Amino acid sequence: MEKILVIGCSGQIGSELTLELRKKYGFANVIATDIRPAPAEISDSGKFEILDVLDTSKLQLILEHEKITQVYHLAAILSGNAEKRPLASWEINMKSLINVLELARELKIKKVFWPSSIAVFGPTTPRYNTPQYTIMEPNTVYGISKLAGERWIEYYYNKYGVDTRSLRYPGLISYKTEAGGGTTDYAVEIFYDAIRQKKYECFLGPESDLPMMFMSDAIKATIDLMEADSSKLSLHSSYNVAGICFNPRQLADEIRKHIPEFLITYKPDFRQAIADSWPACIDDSVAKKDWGLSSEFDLPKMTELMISEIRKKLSG
Ligand code: NAD
Ligand code: AKB
Repeated sequence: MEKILVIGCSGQIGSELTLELRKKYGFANVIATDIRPAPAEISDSGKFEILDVLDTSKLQLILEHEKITQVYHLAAILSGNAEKRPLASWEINMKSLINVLELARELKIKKVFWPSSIAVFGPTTPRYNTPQYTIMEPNTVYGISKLAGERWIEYYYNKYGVDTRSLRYPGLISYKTEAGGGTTDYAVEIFYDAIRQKKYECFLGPESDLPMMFMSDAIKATIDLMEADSSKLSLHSSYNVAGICFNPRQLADEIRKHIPEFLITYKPDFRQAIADSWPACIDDSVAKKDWGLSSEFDLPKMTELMISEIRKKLSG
């Protein structure tokens, strides 16, 4: 029987992934942790503990006491916030991963999930149809930490047999929990402002193409990868995940099909340079071939659902 630990359960991904894992593996078998309180849905539906992932002793105690077999390590500082505190973000993003990998090695944890990001690519990477293997010279502290993390997980696999699985997530779009300080956050914020005020000032320019994915597709991909037979995995760093490619102008046009008076204006800030250094769209053929990555949501389907769910949420 699997016993799962989620680190970073209160964030945009953790708040949905934890519940999905509980449905799948049993509510008592998924222990949720975060440095801050969890949403009620998580703390009321199973065990929740406050954990700073940098606290190695407490992490070890939980892993041993709960007889954990799988860890989903989601705690990190995202691209926009990391640029404001580069060294502190490096410490959290890197040291937490090394802590998890070392304990996974010592305690023989069966599997670890650790997300990477499209941020591993940089301004010298081909922007369109970015291949799995290509030039990688990220110029953000977040991207550098994700690329270093990919190298570390592969190293721990080759040297110690620690089975860490990873996806290079694109920007993730969801209506349950707000995004956590990244460059792709505009694609979540825009829906709230469109519904509340019928206007949005975007911190990226109109033509900033970026890969994005709806949360339920990302969660399915995550669990599918974790459940894939290890003999099918041709790589032990991180898989490209393409999702849907669009820019703020195209998203605004799609929103206008539901809210015709919606107005978007543009005031690019420091995140524009980050977006410009990332791919516009990605080739995820390796993930499709190895373990059958698939997704359900395109731009119109995602927009329709986001609008109807956020409307319901805001009307209480
Ligand atoms: P988020 O910021 O919403 O959530 C991260 C969670 O980690 C937060 O709840 C935070 O409280 C927690 N945390 C921070 N420091 C911690 C610490 N020291 N100890 C324990 N918990 C701590 O981020 P997210 O969007 O849910 O992202 C989760 C992971 O997925 C991250 O590794 C992120 O880099 C990666 N990722 C996210 C996206 C995206 O679009 N959301 C895209 C690519 C990769
Ligand atoms: C961010 O914008 O930092 C994240 C990511 C793509 O890693 N959403």
